[in-house]
Formats: sequence, structure tokens, C-alpha cells
Amino acid sequence: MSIRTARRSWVRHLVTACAAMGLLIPAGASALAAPSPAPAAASPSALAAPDIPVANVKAHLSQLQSLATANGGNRAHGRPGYRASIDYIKAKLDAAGYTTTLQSFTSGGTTGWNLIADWPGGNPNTVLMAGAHLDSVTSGPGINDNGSGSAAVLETALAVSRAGSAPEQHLRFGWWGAEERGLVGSRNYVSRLPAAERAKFTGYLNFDMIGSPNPGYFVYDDDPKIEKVFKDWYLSKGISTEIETEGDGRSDHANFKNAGIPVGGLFTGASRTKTTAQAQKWGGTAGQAFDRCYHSSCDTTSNISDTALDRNSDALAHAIWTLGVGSATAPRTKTTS
Ligand code: DTR
Ligand code: CA
Ligand code: ZN
Ligand code: ZN
Repeated sequence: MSIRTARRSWVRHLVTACAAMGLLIPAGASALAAPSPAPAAASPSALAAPDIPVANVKAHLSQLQSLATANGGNRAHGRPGYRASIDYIKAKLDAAGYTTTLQSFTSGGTTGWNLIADWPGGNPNTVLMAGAHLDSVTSGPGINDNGSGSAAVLETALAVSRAGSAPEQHLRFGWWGAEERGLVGSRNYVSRLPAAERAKFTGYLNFDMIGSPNPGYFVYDDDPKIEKVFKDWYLSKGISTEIETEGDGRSDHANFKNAGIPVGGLFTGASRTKTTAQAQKWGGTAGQAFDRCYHSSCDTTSNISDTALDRNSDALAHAIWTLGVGSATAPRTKTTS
């Protein structure tokens, strides 16, 4: 649904509702009827994010698993499984009304791609971006690392489309190539951003490993405002969090941070071991790695905590709605993507 159509349907919905409450004089009624006093203008408040159906996120993971299986068991840079992953996500976004761009680069003598998706509308001078690396290591399908982040970002982008949002800020989503080769794709993207474009970014949110099977709930502490949005959401769900300390410079947000862009994100842990204290507050198994299949062939769809994936997908959507959609009015939610 285009934004204009969505706005018209929202206005029709509003008019019908107001007429039902006697706040409008329906066409044909006596113009002399004393109209009820106009309601106090509702102060704009941030719209609540929709729930992100974890079943939808898992369906994307199943697709990524199938693409790895059909292409030598991985989705690594320079391998057919990676380009197949890009094509899958791009097709979903094109069908949902996004403006998508494939950005190519070279790493190790082979071509890689970033996929950038812009949601039409929003203030072009304020850009909020969420991203995840889509490539896996060569040794496995990379479902937690990082199908989890890629699928959650995709489903949140589809939720923006389903809601027909007319966000305050311009929303952009990105899937990076060759992260496992040293944050190559995101570095290429940031380096090609003109300074004037970089200045428009209000934030970059990174999601790399957000469904670890023995999960921790770690929040990046790079930007206090973004960090607070995530921590407050978890607090509201009664879930404690810890500051992410393992990843400085170890994922794609580093390139945005180095360019002076506020960054944040979520992480559920990799090869480090969960402590007894952490197991007491988060559940799971103390003395075991957060993800014992990190960078291994067993990083398959069986290597995911549905609870962690669901929580982090919802936290991602909450951050997008809080930081980017803002108080913009949203038309009636569509039922299909
Ligand atoms: N760079 C990720 C794994 C990783 C390890 N520590 C962190 C901390 C925060 C984000 C990601 C990571 C990878 O191997 O793809
Ligand atoms: Ca959910
Ligand atoms: Zn990795
Ligand atoms: Zn990763």
C-alpha cells in the first residue's frame, strides 16, 4: 500500500470513528446542529511497536538454512550461498515496497554485496538505520551468526511495511557482506557515504548473534540514548541485561562508530562461558558457552533459542519505533506483508 493510500485509509478510519462518536456532522445532517466541542488535541506520543512474530523470523532462518544446504553448506562471502541469501531478502523487501540497492565490493579477489533498503518517506535529514551481517563463515550455515540478526532486521522492516508507517525519521535497513573477513562490507558502505550523508544519521543499530542457544542478554553501551531504549524495554519485561563487553570493534557497528555515528545493538553471546550468576538470572547452563556452535558446522536452525530470538526481535522493533517512527501517525495496520 503506498503512503498516500495508507494516509487516505487512515483518514477515512478517523472520520468514521469521529462520526460514530458524534464529533462530526455527517454529510446531509442539519448544519445548524450544535457540534460537540472539538476534543483536546491528543499530545503526539510514540506509537507502540507491533509484536514481531518469532514464527516469521524462524521461517526466514529456515530459508537461509535451505540456501546453505543447497549451496555447499554455507553462506560465506564469495560462495553461491551468500548471493542466494541476498536475493531471498531483497525479494521480500521489494515485494513490501522498499527501495532496495545492491552495493558491490571486492574482498579477497571475489565480489561481495551489501543490500540496502530504504522505506520511502520520513525526514530525509534524519536517518535511523538497523543492520546485520548476512554472511556466514565457510565452515557452516551461520544461522545464529548471523542469520538471527539478518532475519530479525528483515522481519522488523516487513513490520514497518505492514503498519504502513509514516515514520518521523527516514528508516534504512542494511545487510552486510564479508563481515567475517573483517567487517569488509560495512566498511565499504560507510567509506562511500559522503560527509553530508553521514551527518544525517541519528543512529545505527547492529544485530549480530541475537539467538544464541544458551543466551545472555547483552546491550551495547556505546551510545547512552540508544542503550537506554534497549535497557528500558528489557526492564519493562522483567529481564536483566549486561553491558556487551566482548564486541568492541568485532562487528559492523564499529565502522559506523568510527565515522562518528551513534551506535547500539544487542548480543546473546558467542564462545565465552556463561557463569553461575548469569545462569541464575537468565536460565540456561552455567559453565557452557553461550553458543557452542560459534563458527562451526553445527550453527544450524537447531542452534537457536526461540525465546532469545523473540525477545531481541521485539526489542529491535521497539527501538525502531521509539527512535525512528516517533509520534508519526500510522494508518491502519495492513494484514499482509
Ligand atoms: N563479530 C561476530 C561475533 C562477535 C563476537 N563478539 C561479539 C560482540 C558483539 C557483536 C558480535 C560479536 C562474528 O563473529 O560475526
Ligand atoms: Ca515477538
Ligand atoms: Zn562470526
Ligand atoms: Zn557475526
